[in-house]
Amino acid sequence: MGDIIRYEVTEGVAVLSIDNPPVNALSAEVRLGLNSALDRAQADDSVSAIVLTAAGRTFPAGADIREFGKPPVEPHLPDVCNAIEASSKPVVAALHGMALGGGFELGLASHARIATAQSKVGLPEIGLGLLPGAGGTQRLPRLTDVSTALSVVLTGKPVPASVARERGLIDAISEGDLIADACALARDLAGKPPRPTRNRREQFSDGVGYQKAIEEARRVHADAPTMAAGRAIDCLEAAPLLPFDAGLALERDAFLELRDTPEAAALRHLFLAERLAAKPRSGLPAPTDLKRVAVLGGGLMGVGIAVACLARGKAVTIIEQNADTAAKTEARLRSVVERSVSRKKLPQSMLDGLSKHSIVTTQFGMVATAQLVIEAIAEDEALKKDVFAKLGAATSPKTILATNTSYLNVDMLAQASGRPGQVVGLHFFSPAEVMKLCEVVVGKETAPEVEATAFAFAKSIGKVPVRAGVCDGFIGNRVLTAYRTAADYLLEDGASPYDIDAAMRAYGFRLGPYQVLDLAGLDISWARRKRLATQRDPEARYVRIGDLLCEAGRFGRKAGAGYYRYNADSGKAERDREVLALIEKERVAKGITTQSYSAEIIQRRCLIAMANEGSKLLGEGIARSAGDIDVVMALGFGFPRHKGGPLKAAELSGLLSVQRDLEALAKEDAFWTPSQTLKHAAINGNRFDG
Ligand code: T1G
Repeated sequence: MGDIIRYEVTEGVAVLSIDNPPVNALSAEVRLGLNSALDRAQADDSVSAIVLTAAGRTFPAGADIREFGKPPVEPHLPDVCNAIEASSKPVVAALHGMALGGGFELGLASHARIATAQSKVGLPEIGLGLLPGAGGTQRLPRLTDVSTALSVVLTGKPVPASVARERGLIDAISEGDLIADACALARDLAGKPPRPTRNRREQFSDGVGYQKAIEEARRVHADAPTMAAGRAIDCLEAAPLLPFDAGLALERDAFLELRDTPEAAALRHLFLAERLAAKPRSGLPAPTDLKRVAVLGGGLMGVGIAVACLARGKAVTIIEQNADTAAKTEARLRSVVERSVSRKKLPQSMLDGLSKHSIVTTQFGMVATAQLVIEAIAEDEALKKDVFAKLGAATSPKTILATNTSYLNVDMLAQASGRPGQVVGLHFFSPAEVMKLCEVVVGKETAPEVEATAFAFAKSIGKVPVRAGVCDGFIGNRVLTAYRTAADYLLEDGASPYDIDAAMRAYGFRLGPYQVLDLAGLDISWARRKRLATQRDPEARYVRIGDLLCEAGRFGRKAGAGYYRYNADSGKAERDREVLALIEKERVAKGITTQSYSAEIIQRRCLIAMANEGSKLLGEGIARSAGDIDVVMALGFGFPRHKGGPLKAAELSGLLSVQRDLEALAKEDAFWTPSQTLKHAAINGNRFDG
């Protein structure tokens, strides 16, 4: 058994403890060890009951995600669960931490479950494009009501122990020594006939109500992004109708089918890529723990950043220009915190203690009290350069100076500060108190300890940091620009903005590119195009349609018209003949022979453009890996998670072949058309730690 499963007998109870850090994932070795330990306990005459527990911070958090996509190795988890349930001696699961997925399924197969008050249980497989594949869909509805079972499986959200107790997911909560309480429960069960979960049917007494709940769930999840929801509902529906083993077989077939879908591969990719992205480069010094943060600029972004910091225990000073703007910032700060508290994203104590942990001031000199200053003022180059010069003079040499700029050159701001080694980009996304992505933009002179601290700080406030090199737009906005350019070419060549938006929504985006532009304001991207006009390659194709709309005052939703017209009463976006006429006039002026484009071609064009730009980012060393780019696009730009991000999606859809001559691709400036496939691949593992 080795030490991955510890076996200790205490007063007739065999305590089996899994020890597979960091989360006791149920790898093949763990499953094998569990089977052996269960056999040993059955044969051990000194044992009358069994407790299943785990070392470290959590009971198993699930099957080992890293094993998926590889040939399955016996014993399979469902078999281990069946062995637990079939044990002649009662098995009690002692749950702590996050008992999730296959880990919770071990618990469901046990004869009783006891948990610490702080623990949570859940079946998050849906978030991986899967369903519980070790008996969860058959045992869970035998322990709790069908609505709870459907919610646990279809939302994937963890359930706090107190609620789990109320709903029958666990039998007891230990307020003291979990193992001792679990052993006491096990001894109590030892004297009674075992009640395997598979034989319990008390939750199936109301067949009509059960079926109604199933049908309602089917209706609600009809448009789910993957097949997993539908197949999970099928399995839950079967639980009261089929013999238990037939239900298990149905679940197993569904699980194996889902495990091999591209959506499951995509979701697994993002799960692992997000964790990989958040790891700083190897060889960096230990980070400094930052507690005191100053935010320069109390606008929507600055307040969002401040709330993200306050929510994780930082002391925050927000510096505004004058009393009037400071008052507005204070009101904005309170309103954002109130909204977060009302949405249960923040505790009430955060609102009650707001004035204790945050200061809004007009005194620029307060930056001297901070370990980190985050500049979140208007995206104006001259203004930011001036501010960085002032920051360099007003702060200590150890203070880290971060800019939240979306586009401007971090190296330029670093030089302006006079202390380039202390300057780094922390590019948050609005609303910053909610969005998890933070691009950590590392300048050519950013000190290694500053980079390490920036990564640690971003994680400490609940963000996923992704390293980016300095270029116009870093990672996300570079790929977004490529996406929008591809869409504009399609627009000018014959597709309508409405068809392009519809195609990209069908692909999985919540909004199409033109809907997003209208919401963000067309004037913002217009200002950037004008800023970059002198740098633009005169030979490169340029689509003026966005400029023409802005020249006509059509700045988007805020102006009542952009690519769409917004109904004055309902605010609803409507197709606009005027826009179509403007586009047609531009096509004629350019002598373009229009073509029609299917939704699939629109999707492929946009995907190829994003993947192509991603590969260039890799070739330039701006992004460290394909996974990093996918994480940025999924977390910050709404790229559908079940597609895995632009590079993973291009790989899964066969648009990329697995070659690694990235340099060759990076040099290709050609705009790819659907007939040309990207000959190279920037596939995971191609990390650039340079
Ligand atoms: N398998 C392998 N590694 C895992 C893992 C897993 N299930 N869960 C986490 N890790 C690694 C993770 O990659 C990271 O590694 C480290 O643990 C810390 O994770 C049959 C089929 C438990 C809430 O979906 O939700 O069971 O980067 O950074 O923020 O029905 O991890 O250190 O090398 O996320 O404290 C179902 C996934 C699987 C749960 C902890 N289970 N994990 O969060 O740490 S499918 C899940 C989580 C399944 C069965 C089915 C979280 C966490 P590294 P972390 P955290």
